[in-house]
Amino acid sequence: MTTLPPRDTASRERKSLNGLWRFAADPSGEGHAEGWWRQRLPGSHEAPVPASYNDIFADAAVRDHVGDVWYQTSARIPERWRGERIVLRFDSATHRAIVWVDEAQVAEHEGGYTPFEADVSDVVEPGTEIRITAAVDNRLSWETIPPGRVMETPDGPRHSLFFDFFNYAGLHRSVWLYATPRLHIDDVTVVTGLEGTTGTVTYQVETAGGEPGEIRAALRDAEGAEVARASGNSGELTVGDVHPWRPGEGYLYELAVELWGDGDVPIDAYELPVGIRTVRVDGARFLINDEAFYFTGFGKHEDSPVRGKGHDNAFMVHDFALMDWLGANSFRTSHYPYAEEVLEYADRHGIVVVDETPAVGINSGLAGGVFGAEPFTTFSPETIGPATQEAHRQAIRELVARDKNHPCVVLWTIANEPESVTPEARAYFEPLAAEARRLDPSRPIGFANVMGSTPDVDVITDLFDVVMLNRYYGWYAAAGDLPAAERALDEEIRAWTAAYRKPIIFTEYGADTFPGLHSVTPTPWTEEYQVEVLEMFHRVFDRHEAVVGEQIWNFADFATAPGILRADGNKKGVFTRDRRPKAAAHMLRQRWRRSS
Ligand code: GCB
Repeated sequence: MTTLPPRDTASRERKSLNGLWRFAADPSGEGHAEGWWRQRLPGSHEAPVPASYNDIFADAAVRDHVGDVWYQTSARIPERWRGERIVLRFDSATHRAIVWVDEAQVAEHEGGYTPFEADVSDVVEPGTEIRITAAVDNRLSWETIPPGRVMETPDGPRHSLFFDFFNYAGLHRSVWLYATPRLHIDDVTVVTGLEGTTGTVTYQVETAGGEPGEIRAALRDAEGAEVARASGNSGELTVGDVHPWRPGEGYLYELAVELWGDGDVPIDAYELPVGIRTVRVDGARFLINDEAFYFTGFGKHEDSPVRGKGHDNAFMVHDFALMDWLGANSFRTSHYPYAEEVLEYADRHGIVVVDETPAVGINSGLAGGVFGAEPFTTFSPETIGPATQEAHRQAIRELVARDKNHPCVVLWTIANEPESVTPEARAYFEPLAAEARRLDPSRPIGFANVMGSTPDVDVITDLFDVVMLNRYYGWYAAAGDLPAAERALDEEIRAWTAAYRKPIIFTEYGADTFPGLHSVTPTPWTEEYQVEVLEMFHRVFDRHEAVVGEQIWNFADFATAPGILRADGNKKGVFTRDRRPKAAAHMLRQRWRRSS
C-alpha cells in the first residue's frame, strides 16, 4: 500500500509532474478500444494538474461528463537515476484510474482520495523521455466508496448520487516521479507516548528490494539536535524533557531513518516529522496529552472556484489563516481524506484533525429524501453489500496507511451519516470498526451519526469511542422555530448522555445562509438566522459536560449538484465560497477567541 510521501533526501530525488497536461473527455468511451495511450490524445484541450477538470472549460458537457477522461504528459527520466528504483506516483485520481507509461499499463487504482504508485524501473530508460497517460473515471457504483449509480437516460448516462457535494473529478493532487535505491525504506510507522516530562517514539521500519540491511533511527529536535537514537527494524526512542505536540503548537521532532549496508554512507535515508502526543477517551472526556480537549471548528470540503477539489496551496494557507482568525482549533475532513499537504500543514501548526474515509451516502433514507435518488434498500446483495463493504474496508486501510503518522489526526471517522438503525447496519459496521481498531489501536474511532438515529434506535454506537452527531434542529427540523429547536436538541443530548458515557462531538450543525440577506425576525436564509441557530446550539452545548466539541457545517459555501434545495450550491458556509465572512464568522470569533 502506498504510504511514505516522496521526499528529497540524501538518497532520494523527486520530480513534480504538475503543470498543464493534454486532456480529452471520452463521452462515448472509445479511448480504451482505440488505445488512446498509444498516441497523442485527440483534440487540443489542456488541463491543469492538480485541479478538477469540471469547471476549467466553459462547457456543460465536460462539467457534467460521466465516464472516462484522459490525461497525458511527457517527462524525461534523469540519466542519474540509472540503476535506481523509479516510481510514478499519483497523490489521487478521482475516482479510479488506469495509468500507462508509453505502451505499458503500470497502475490501476480504485478510490478517489488516496495515493497510488507504480514501480516503473523496468519500463523506463534513464536519459529518455516517456509518455504518461491516465484514464480517469468518475463513475460510482454499488461497489465503490462512496457508492453511487449511473442511470442510462435518453440524453446519455447520468449519475444518481447520495451525497451533497459536486462530484468533482480528475487529477486533484500532485503527480510525481521519484527515485530511491533499489533496496529501500518502504514504510515507517510511529506511535508516540508521554509520561510526565518523558516522551517515547515507538517506530517500525519496513524495507523492500533486497536483503534488509541495518536500520538506524535518530530523533532530532526542531533545532536539529539529536535527542535519541536506536538501531533495528523496530524500537523505542525515549526523549527526556520532551516538547510535546499539542493543539495550538505543532512542535515536531524529526525521525531520521537510515538503511545501511557495507559501505560508509547509508544506502537509503528518509526523514519523517514526528509530533509526540497522546490521545485517549476517558469516560465522556476526549484527552490530548491527558488534558481535556474541546473541539472548535468545522466540517470542511476541498472546494474552491475553478479548481473544484484540486489542491491549492493558496486556498489551503488562507483557510488555515481564516480558522486561526476565528480561533478554531480543529476540523473534520468531511467527506473524504484531504490532500496530505493539508495534514502536514496541520501537523506543523497544531491544528487538530478528525480524519474521515470517503464512505458517505450509505443511507437510502437520505439519498431518496434529499438527493432525489430512486428508492433503494440500503443494505442488500444488490445495493450496498459485500463488495461495497470490501471497498469500504480497503478505504479504511488506505486512509490509515497514509495518515497514521500525522500527530494532527486524533480520531478516525469511518463513515458519514450511514444507516445505523437496522440489524444489517450492525452486520456491515461491526467488522469495519474492528478493522479500524486493528489497524490503529492508538486512536479512537467514530462515525458521523445522522439526524433521527437517536440512541433508542441506533444499533452501532457501542462499537465506537465517541458519539459524533450531525444535527439540523432549526433547519431541516423546526426551521424558523428556534424555541422548539432548542428543546429538541436539549432533549436529544440528554438521551445520549443517559444511554452512553462517551464524549459527544457535534460534527455538523448550521443553516443555509444567503450573504446579504437580512431580517429583524428569525427568517431562514438570512445572516441573522445563521447567527441565531449557531448561538442556540452553543447555549445548549454549554449546558452539557459530555459535549466536547462543536464543528459547524460548513467552513465555506461549496458546490453541489443542482437541486431545488440548493441555491448555486450549499450555502451553510460561515464564509462564502470565495472566503468572505458572513455575520456568523464575527460571532464565532467572539466565542472561540474568548475561550482560547
Ligand atoms: C449533512 C451531510 C452534509 C450535507 C449537510 C447539509 O448531514 O453530512 O454532507 O451537506 O447535511 O447541508 O444538508
